[in-house]
Amino acid sequence: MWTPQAAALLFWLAHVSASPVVVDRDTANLTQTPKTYAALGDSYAAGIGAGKYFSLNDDGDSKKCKRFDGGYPQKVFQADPFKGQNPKQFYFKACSGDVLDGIDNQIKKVGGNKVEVVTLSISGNDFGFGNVVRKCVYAYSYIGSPKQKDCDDALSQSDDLVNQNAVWQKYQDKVNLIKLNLLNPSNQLLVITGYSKFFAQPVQGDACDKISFMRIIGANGLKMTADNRSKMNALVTKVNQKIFENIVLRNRNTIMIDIDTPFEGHRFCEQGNSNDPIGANNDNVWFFDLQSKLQESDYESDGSAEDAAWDDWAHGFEGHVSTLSNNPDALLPGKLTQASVFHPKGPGHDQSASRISQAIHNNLPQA
Ligand SMILES: *C1O[C@H](CO)[C@@H](O)[C@H](O)[C@H]1NC(C)=O
Ligand SMILES: *[C@@H]1O[C@H](CO)[C@@H](O)[C@H](O)[C@H]1NC(C)=O
Repeated sequence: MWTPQAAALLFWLAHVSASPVVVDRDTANLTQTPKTYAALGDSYAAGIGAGKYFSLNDDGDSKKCKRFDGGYPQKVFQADPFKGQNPKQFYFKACSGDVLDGIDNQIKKVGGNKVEVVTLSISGNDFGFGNVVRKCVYAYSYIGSPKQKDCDDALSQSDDLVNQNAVWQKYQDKVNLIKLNLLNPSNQLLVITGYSKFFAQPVQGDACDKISFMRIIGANGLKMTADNRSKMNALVTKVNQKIFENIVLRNRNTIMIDIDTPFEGHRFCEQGNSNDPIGANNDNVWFFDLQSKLQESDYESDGSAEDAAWDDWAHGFEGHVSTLSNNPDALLPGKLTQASVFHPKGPGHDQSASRISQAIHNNLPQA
């Protein structure tokens, strides 16, 4: 039977999985056109840095949670079938910095209402994606090079976390909570996204092999070698595959949207961008870098471990930079920019939104 699941499974078998996965599962379906939508998850779902702060029906937490109008949730809500008609029925609760355990509170914030469609992007913070970015991509030192070992350790810690069964059990527990407390029992669709690989297929000796992403005056960074980029990409691929196998295939009315393929040609270190391999302000590169210019600059901490980790990262600078300048903050990109690095820019979210809207259409009852 041709269903979105079958299509997704074939996709994964063809592109990701070396050994075939045999699964027995139900078809996802909606029994009527949905009108109610909740967007849950982490900074990928909040759309951190993309456009302006979300204001359509802000619950007061949008700034703290770094929800943006350029993120995929608002775009899904404005597209068919919701058409942006009733903002009261759009619950944008994703919160930057959240780990899986943040989902409980996000559900609570919907206030006991039931919705027909839920989108979910979560678990990157449970695996320490941000830590890898800080220890590998934006590691810095003022005397000599930063330690490659800290980066290698961050990569292997993340890999270990992804391999643990406990975290996948926790992911399933959160899906159960969503089904029990948030999804409409008779008309429901849970749309889960993975993450996007950050780098174009690394090639030894390419334009990124000998450069660092650390561009702040006086600071030395680590080179983004092809090996290290491959490791980071492999981490994303593994997380996507595990979400699919451990969660999506095992739950009814649950589909996965591939938000990685659309980034093809729009990642860091594309061969075609060898004159500007980072592309911080290149519209064709769909991830933010420390040098990217954002539309917003206001920042409010949500008290998450992610926010605290960026604080530590910045404090290290201030100690060193204060000997160079009496205004260290002037040398650092703002806190919102720090937290936004390695997250999709608006065009990346546009692609995710159009795939999600298409999937909702595909699951509507036939006329
Ligand atoms: C799809 O909808 C039909 C009609 O309401 C329902 O009987 C069936 O259980 C639904 N499928 C799944 C997988 O829930
Ligand atoms: C990162 O790149 C360096 C330099 O090529 C290498 O020594 C190190 O093993 C790489 N780390 C990983 C985890 O691939």
